[in-house]
Amino acid sequence: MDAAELERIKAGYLGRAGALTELLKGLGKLPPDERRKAGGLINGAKDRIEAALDSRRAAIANAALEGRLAEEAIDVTLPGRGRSLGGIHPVIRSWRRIEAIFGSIGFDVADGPEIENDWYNFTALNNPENHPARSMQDTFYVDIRDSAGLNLLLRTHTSPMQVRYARQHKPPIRVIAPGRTYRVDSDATHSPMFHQVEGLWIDEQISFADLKGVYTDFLRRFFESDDLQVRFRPSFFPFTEPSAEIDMMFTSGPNKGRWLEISGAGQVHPSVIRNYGLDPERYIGFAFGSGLERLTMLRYGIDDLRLFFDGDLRFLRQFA
Ligand code: 2U9
Repeated sequence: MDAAELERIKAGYLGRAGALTELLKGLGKLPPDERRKAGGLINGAKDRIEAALDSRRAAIANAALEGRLAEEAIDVTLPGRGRSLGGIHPVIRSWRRIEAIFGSIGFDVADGPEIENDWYNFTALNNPENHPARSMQDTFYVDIRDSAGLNLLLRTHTSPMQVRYARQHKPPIRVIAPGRTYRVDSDATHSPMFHQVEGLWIDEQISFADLKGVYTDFLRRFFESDDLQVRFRPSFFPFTEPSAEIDMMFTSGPNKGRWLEISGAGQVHPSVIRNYGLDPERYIGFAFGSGLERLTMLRYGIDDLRLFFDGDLRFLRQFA
């Protein structure tokens, strides 16, 4: 029996048309001394019925509670569910170490928008209007324009951040800009999202030798080896002139004796210096750029770029 059924039974005796109610209604027809006797008996019965209903109501409520307690019982003797600890992704580990290394020699760290306009991403960096990097085959465009009517896109390098930083700070400027970048490219050695770190150094009396010194020192600390040589090879980038590829070679260990392409670099083009709002006759700038995935693969001996993006715990746990 449940609580609703009990209430139905109660109505059958005590409700408006209940058996006892009907008896009470009939009292008026009895002679006075019989009426008193009958009244006493009926009220006595009513009290006993109410007492019986109360105890039954309590029993039903108790049974319901017992049922819930049994159903929701917790076995406190079961072993706990362990929470496994997350780890830092190897690329992000490199990112943090690079910030620490450059931070220790006075470089600031700049961060900025991943959705950029084409002035900061291309025009300010001396990329001509018809440069292939600007094409839809190479760049992810966003379908809207910014408030100045400029095309919006996913930044293809972290260089726009350096322009933003240089326009907001006075020389000497020493800054690195690490972060996510995007290009329409996907195969065994390219991912549509990848990470770069770029550095910019602007002052009045600096030379390529300073850049080479700083970058060599950085590589020695990043790879934790002094047995490492660096060479600059002539190259071309629209935003630097002259430009160079930076190669490095380990002189000991398992990878010794092989030149590895590691970065690009150059002296910032006078037009770019002008876009900072600075006078290229007075200020000289040096810049470099590296892929974080590439640096990380060389540091840990990882041979397939895709491992970084698969999320396979067997790979990631090795860096936790
Ligand atoms: C400003 C001016 C100049 C940054 C530079 C490179 C050379 C370079 C690539 C290396 C591998 C990008 O990740 S990668 O594909 N970078 O070769 N980057 S000089 O020069 C700048 C940056 C900002 C304002």
